[in-house]
Parts: sequence; structure tokens; C-alpha cells
Amino acid sequence: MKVPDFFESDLKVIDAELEKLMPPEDTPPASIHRAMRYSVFAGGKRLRPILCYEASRLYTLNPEPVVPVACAVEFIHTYSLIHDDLPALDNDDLRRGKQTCHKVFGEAIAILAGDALLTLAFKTLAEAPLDTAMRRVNVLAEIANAAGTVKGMVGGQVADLEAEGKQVTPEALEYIHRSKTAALIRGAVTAGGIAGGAGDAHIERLRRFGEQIGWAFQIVDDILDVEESSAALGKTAGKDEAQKKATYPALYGVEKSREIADDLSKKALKELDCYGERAGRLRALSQFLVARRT
Ligand code: GRG
Repeated sequence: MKVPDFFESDLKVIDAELEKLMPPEDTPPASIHRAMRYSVFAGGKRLRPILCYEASRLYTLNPEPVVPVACAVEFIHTYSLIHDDLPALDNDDLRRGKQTCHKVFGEAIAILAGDALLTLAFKTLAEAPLDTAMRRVNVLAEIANAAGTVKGMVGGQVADLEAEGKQVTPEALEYIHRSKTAALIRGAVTAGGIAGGAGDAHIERLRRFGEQIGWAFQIVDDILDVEESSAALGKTAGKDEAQKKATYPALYGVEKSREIADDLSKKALKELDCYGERAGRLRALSQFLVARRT
């Protein structure tokens, strides 16, 4: 599933910048650059970079300097998917409707492609043409925290792994979802706001919005794993149950999980009220995130 058509221009801007930021395929050593490009251009929805870009537009009429920041988030997201699919983690053959990176390039190159994308993300952030060095540092910190181990993506992934096959409490499940998935979405939105010039009070508001919408997004992902086919999802469906993962449908059932996701989405949207019409696109994207079928 693609994002709604009116994000077509955002997608063009982001894809053109991703293309510019990544070393060409034939740059030595070519194997790693081929693997990085294979995964970055495998057909992802680009939700995180669009959220970042659109959040910046709440504060600036010139979002162009924010595009590299948005791309850095997509690099981190793609690294996380490459590593998540590895035999030592989820051991998956299918991602974005294509063979996973390690299936095509081998495990060693896939690990290194993930490492390289993470490194490229921070190089990109360090070089982003933002108005002030302070903004750049704050953006870097926001994204590093979101991707890290303390209530960040890697920490959430560890908790997720260690919860497999166990009965989890609602609190533990909340921690996993807020860290594993919501943190990077929160980071994308907040970094976009900071890069666009948001002040402290607004930064907190963006964090709340991003975290709630990201949390709802992961609950919907859990539901889709139960309800949709591998063909529709472009990745192996039904894996959560097979791997005895800690998920919302496993703990609450599908119906209640949908209610929780809808409730979180409503709370997230409330955070955008103060922006009025200016937040129209961000609102539409948030609604798409929760209503999506893939
Ligand atoms: C450091 C070894 C090592 C591994 C890191 C942190 C990590 C592994 C994985 C991140 C956890 C993860 C994969 C969370 C799932 C989040 C999620 C629902 C991803 C799918 O996002 P979409 O639907 O994907 O936006 P597309 O393909 O559209 O970009």
C-alpha cells in the first residue's frame, strides 16, 4: 500500500535526496553499495521521512534543509529492517515484497549494509544544512535517543526478543511497542519540528504526538500480521504467532487491540489541534497510518 496520492510530491523530494546522499552502486566496494541501495529502494512507504518533513512544515515555509534529516531517519529505519530480518533475529525471507537483503547478498554483507546505513544516517545529520549548529546538535540527539537502547528502538528490540514465548504484562508490552517502533516515529516527527524551528513547548507536544501515533502504528502492524496475507503485506504474515511474540492481539484480542489503536490515534490527533489547517497533511498521514491494510 502506498501513502495517499497527495504525498506524491513529498515522496519525489525524499527519493531524489536519498539518491543523492547514497554512494553510487559502482563506488568501491560495490557489493555494500548495491546492498544498501537494494534495501533503501525496495519500495518502502517512506512514512517516517514524510512525517519528519511534514512536521517541519508546521514551523517553516522552507522545508528544503530538513529533507536530509528525513532521509537520515529512513536510513536508520532501513538498517533496522535489514538487521531484523537476519537469521539471528526474525529470520525472514521476504521484505517489502522482495527477497530480504541477506537472501540476496549473504549474511555478512547484509550486516554490514545495516551498519553502513546507520553510519550514513549520522554523517547525513552532521552535514544537514540547518539554520544553526544548535539545531543540528539537537536533531542529532533526538534521533540518537530514538534509535538507542534506553526507551529507544534497539532497547525495544531486545525486550521484544527476550519476551518471545513468555506471558507478558500489559506494561511490558507497552514498553516494547513504545520503544521498538514508536520511538523512531517520535524521533522523526520531533527532529522535523526542531529542524524547522520549533520551540521547547512545541517539541514536547511533537514528542507526545509522535509517540502515540507510533504506538498505534505498531498495534495496527500486529493486527495486520494476524489478518492479512503475506502477499498483501509483502512480508511473511502470521509470524508473530508462530514465534510466540508479545503482541496486542495475543494479549487483548483483535477487536480490543483496534480500540486501543483508535484511542491512541485520537489522542495523537488532539495534539495537532493547535495548528489548525496547517497540520492538515500530518493529520491525513496519521489517519492513513492507522487505517492502512499493509
Ligand atoms: C541492532 C542487530 C540489531 C538489530 C536491530 C532495532 C531492530 C533490529 C529492529 C527494529 C524493530 C522493528 C523492525 C520494528 C518494526 C517496526 C515496523 C512496523 C516496521 C515496518 O515499517 P513500515 O510499514 O515499513 O513503515 P516500510 O517497508 O513501508 O518502510
